[in-house]
Amino acid sequence: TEKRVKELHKMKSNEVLPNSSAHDTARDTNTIINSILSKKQKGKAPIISEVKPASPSMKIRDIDPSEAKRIAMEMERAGAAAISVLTEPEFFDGTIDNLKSVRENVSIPVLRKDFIIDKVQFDEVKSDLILLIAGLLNEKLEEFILYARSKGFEPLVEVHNEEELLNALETSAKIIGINNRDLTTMIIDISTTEELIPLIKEHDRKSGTDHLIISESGVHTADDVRRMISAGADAILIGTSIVKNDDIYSKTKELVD
Ligand code: IGP
Repeated sequence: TEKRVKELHKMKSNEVLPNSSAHDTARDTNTIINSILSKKQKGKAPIISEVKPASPSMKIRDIDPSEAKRIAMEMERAGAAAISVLTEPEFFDGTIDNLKSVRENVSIPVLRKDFIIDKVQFDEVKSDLILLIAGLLNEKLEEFILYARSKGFEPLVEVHNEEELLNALETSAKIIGINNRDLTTMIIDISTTEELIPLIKEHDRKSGTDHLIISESGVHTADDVRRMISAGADAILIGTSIVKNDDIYSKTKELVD
């Protein structure tokens, strides 16, 4: 794990922009990557558990800031590696206040999930990681990655297909999320992760880089989690199947263990 963290830090992006110590050093990039990779060492599955009130097709759970705090603390206690919080209001019923409430009450890294398309959004609320969607930003991706880092956010660059992945691999992104859901058709297929990871591994082998890989969406069971890990995912991002449960702690724990 230590070697992996060092390798991730040798990457070119770091030479351009070292992680600023002026920011929250307790949750700097090194700590974030470590928090995720160290779960595996302990024989646990690295799960990023998502505070997700709704998806475009359905309501999942009423989540106000106090409920967000409550469920995020249960996720952390059950061993989640990080927490993702939806702040997108229109399709996911997310709020900035949910994110604030979660980040004040957990010590693991917090990811902001939103459609970031404007730099002013970086000033809305602090998080440790921020989602940047390759298919939304296209040729502006690297500019947004560097800007995010300059503001103290480590970007998680999300891709869904080969074209978006190749774009992401051209950038200084260190963390790549493979979304198993096609955002245009809403269809989920977790074999997307299995198809795209070999392309990342091949790229890393050729260029001496090492990306942290996160599989996102449509993972429901411990079997699904194992399948994504054997495909090479370093962490799995899970929303619906955790949040829809009455007992958040037990469901998270079942997937982590
Ligand atoms: C979680 P699921 O299927 O476990 O609820 O998925 C997460 O991957 C999903 O919410 C998501 C998302 C996004 C939401 C992935 N990428 C981009 C909003 C924007």
